[in-house]
Amino acid sequence: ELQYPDRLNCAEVLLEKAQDKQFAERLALAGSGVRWTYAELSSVSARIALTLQRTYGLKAGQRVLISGTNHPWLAACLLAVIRAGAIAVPAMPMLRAKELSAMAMYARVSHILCDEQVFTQVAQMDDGILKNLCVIRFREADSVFLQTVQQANAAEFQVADTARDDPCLIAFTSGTTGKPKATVHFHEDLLAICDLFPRSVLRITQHDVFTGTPPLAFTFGLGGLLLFPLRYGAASILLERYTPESLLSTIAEHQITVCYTAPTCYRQMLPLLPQADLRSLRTVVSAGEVLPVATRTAFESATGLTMIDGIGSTEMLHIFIAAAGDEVRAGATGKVIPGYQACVLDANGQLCAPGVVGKLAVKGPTGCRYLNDIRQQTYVQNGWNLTGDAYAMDQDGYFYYHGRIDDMIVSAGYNIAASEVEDALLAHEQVAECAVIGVPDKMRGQLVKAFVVLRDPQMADAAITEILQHWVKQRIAPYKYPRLIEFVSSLPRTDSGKLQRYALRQSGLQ
Ligand code: 3SK
Repeated sequence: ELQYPDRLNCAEVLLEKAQDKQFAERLALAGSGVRWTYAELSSVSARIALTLQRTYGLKAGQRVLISGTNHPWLAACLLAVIRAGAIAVPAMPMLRAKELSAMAMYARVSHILCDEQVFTQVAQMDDGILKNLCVIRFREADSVFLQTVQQANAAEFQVADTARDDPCLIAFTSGTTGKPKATVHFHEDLLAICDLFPRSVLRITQHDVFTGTPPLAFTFGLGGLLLFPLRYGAASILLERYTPESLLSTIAEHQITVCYTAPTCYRQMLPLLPQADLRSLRTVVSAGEVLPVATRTAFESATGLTMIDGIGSTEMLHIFIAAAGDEVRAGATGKVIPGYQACVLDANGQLCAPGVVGKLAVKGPTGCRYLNDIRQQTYVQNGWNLTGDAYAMDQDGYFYYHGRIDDMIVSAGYNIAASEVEDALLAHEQVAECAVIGVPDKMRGQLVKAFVVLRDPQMADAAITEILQHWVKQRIAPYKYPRLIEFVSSLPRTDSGKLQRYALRQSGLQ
């Protein structure tokens, strides 16, 4: 049972190490030429908080849209807003003016804190919206903001007196369905995620050094690259931009012990692994999308590491099913993380027998609170969060992914999980990426269609289509093979790297 005091400010708690002699001078965050110890990070964020309050009129309870590439200043702004008792509304740095306007209106923000790149979009937001907002560029050289922060006295900052169930974060989902939603999380929720997955599965220590690709605006990155390291006195190296090559060189240069990224990036790293120096790594975490068996097998045999796969969601805030080390079981995502409960339900809301595919339901210290959204009623039923994932659980409590419930294809009366066909295709050496959907068909109801990115695009012809169809039929029940294959140069993805199947469905219907 996790228990936190009634009066609680999670950012203040996360910066407690700055007061501890053992940690104050240890590295907390680095990136893009900046290196801050715990004491420095705490001081910068206190001075930002003071500046926001005194110069920009920020009050407790107000909502602040924060956006920029992963950088220590972005992290310090997030912590500062929460320490001041306001609510952080992180936004992906790639968003356009129209999307930022929609978020600002929906979350009713009073301030925008952005870096220079995001500012070019903020400047193009609707005048009617902008006129009611206080916009601050937190990395503008020689700005009033930066000068005021430099001159502020951190000792004058007093943390806001917030309650454990006061909101501190409004996280937007990444929009795989095309309709983003916003989820509200409390101070105690941000601490709870630090005290669950990192403790029981990742087993963080103060000696860990983290890096990875998920943006801090995605709760996978916010937890993994900022909240978890701070809670345990570890260090985090933030990357503004990355390629598979630069990620690997960061690992070698900074003696990284844990890397977070999504399956796509692990696949992109595969050809580079023989030359990479990964001696410092103790594990890597894959989330954001299902980890195909072929990707896990190839990465693990090239590195000798055991990957940690996990499923999380913005609604639950972070990972709730995962496995590490000897606990990993082939083909399974893992077991429910101690502190959460998970089960698989049938269409009537009854428990499925072991091995039977149904709807994943999760309950625990964190959960979904959509901001003013009718979809709350479908997501949370009888206290269970229905994540929209199709899973089967075995006798030993291992969960096996069978795709998103909306991604089930029904063809000639057969239920086919898109993810199973994708796994089979990805095991072929010519397939770099793929996505499978059902397209309407008069005879069969739906046909299985695969969109495939080939390693060598020149090979795209009828012969490789037949080879891939035959390959799939050899690996899974033949009725699941993709009757249609379209070769594409890339797949549509959200800013957090998730596949946008709805975009493929739209193109598949044309
Ligand atoms: O959306 C996800 O897949 C996810 C994974 C891990 C942690 C957090 C999130 C939102």
